[in-house]
Amino acid sequence: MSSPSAPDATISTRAHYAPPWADVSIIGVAGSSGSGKSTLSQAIVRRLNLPWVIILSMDSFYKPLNAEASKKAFMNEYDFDAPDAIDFDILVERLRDLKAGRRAEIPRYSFHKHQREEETTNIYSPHVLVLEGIFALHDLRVLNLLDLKEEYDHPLLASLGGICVTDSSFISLVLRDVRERGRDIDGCIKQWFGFVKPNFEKLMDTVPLRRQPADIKAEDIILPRGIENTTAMTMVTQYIQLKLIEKSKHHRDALTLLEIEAQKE
Ligand code: UZR
Ligand code: MG
Repeated sequence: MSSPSAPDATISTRAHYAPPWADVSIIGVAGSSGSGKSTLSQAIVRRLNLPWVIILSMDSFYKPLNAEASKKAFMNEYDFDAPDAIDFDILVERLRDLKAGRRAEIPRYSFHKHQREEETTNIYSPHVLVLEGIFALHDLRVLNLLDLKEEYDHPLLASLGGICVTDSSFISLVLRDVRERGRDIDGCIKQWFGFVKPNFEKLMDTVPLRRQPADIKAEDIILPRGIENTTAMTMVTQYIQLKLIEKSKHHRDALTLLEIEAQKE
């Protein structure tokens, strides 16, 4: 907002100053369900060892289900692995809020109830945000907000162009869903073969990044064999650190220029 009286030169120059929290760096981590996106994201946060790095899971952005869809979900007949299941509009809005340094209200999701909770969580714009989800690299509006994208390939997989769905993802998924998400093994098997696996295979051919010209890729890095691949993990975190150092150098240089100009006035 501009002041009604003549602005002070220093203040008007300072008004160009964008605080660091208004320029959150967003890293996208995509991969199939059970491929280890959350584990990888946690490993990135640990290794970065920086203040104010948060993980935003796209699980928070599943759309609310109506009664009919909810019934299907409890019968393992609802497709949670299609982009339609995700509320991209809200996700984009919230990411834009965070990019602008505003507080963002994030929905909470219950896997036990297959439903969005009444309560929400408020988060504040961090320095680095890791966005992880099956469709983290799907929506062009989201892609435009990302600083770095990664695709995640689970350990022990035979590689199919960088990403594939395999039995080992399946085992991780069953263990997690039964232990943490109130599911039974039969349901997991039904959902895996009904939706998770076929959708992921389809996704690999149809996500926007694959439709773009071959020289434009949404992912900067494909991480084969996941966090067990310590060499790749080290390279990834070093790369992220380098990007962050570059970014803060640009930021500092811009500030120095402003200060020089302010001194001239
Ligand atoms: P991640 N899922 C459910 O089973 N119920 C819900 O209400 C919402 C999601 C599962 C779904 C999907 N499949 O593949 C997975 N199964 O959660 C995504 N099986 O979670 O990306 O954390 O793996
Ligand atoms: Mg997850």
